[in-house]
Amino acid sequence: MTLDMRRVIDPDTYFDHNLPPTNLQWAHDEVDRFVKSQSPDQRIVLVTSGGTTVPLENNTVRFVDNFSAGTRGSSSAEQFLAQGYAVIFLYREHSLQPFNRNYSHNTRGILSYLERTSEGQIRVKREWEEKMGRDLDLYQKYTGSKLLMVNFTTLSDYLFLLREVSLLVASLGPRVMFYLAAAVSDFFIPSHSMSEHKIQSAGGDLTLRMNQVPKFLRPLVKNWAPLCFIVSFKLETDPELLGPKARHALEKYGHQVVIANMLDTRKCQVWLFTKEASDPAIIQISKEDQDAGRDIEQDLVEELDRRHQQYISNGQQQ
Ligand code: 9Z3
Repeated sequence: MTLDMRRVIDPDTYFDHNLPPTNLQWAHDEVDRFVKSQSPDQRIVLVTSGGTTVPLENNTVRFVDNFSAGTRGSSSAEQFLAQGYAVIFLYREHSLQPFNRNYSHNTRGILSYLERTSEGQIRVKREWEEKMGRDLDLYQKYTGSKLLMVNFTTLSDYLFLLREVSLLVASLGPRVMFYLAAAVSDFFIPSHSMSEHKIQSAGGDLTLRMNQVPKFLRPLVKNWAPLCFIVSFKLETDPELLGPKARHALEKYGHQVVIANMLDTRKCQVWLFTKEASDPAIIQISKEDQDAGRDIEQDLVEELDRRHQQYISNGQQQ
């Protein structure tokens, strides 16, 4: 299979040529309700998490996936809640979710946390009781009132939902943060160019022509939510590219923060780029702290919280 990735599509025309997800209206109504139920000074964050898929057929049997387990997004969502934010969690279906993440995706499987008592009842094993109890309490405390979950699968789902949520929260201005941790495909096949049915193997090798995904950060920053505090992520595997690409994104889109991370060190080191500072701030966490159960997202979110508060008070002074 070879990939040919050349043609560029305008962000505005993307939505005319691709189908919206089936949960778009539901998401619209839920986000609207969620936002209206918050107090007037409540800070809100949209956390995006997990990877988008790009289907190869309209009746999809095969798709190209983007790397992301959803650790960054789900751990950050927990941290934002702890910092007092209301969180809209836009996540890839079946990727990690806040509070559930510690039990759902490990090699053990959910049943390994449970046992049957001599009376025949099912209960959580003693060694997990305390931690699971804490996560359950937090999950129940926040869900619905301070945590709203909306799921996507494909790139197209993600982009429609991102635009919808952006337009709904935009009027709240600086007190809304966008934390765009989802891993979003750079290439796709438009619906009208895709094979309708399963691509057949009888013809031998497969050559795919994929279009470049329009750069949605531009309309997001300029038109959809121009007053909000926007944090994007830059993922690279070549260390030489990371800094220049992060800085380029900041200059090109003019938003507030780019968080740069390398694939293999993303859990222990990130660089925070802003327009104001010539050098990035480094946030890192030691192996010992990680082993003790601390996530880098704790420090990252605390730092962003500080910067967001500053952004809000700067806006109020103007
Ligand atoms: C990230 O860089 C995230 O930190 C990770 C998190 C996907 C690496 P995990 O979910 O991984 O904890 O397993 N997200 C953004 C990736 C991305 O698609 N960025 C685009 C780019 O690099 C810009 S929006 O061009």
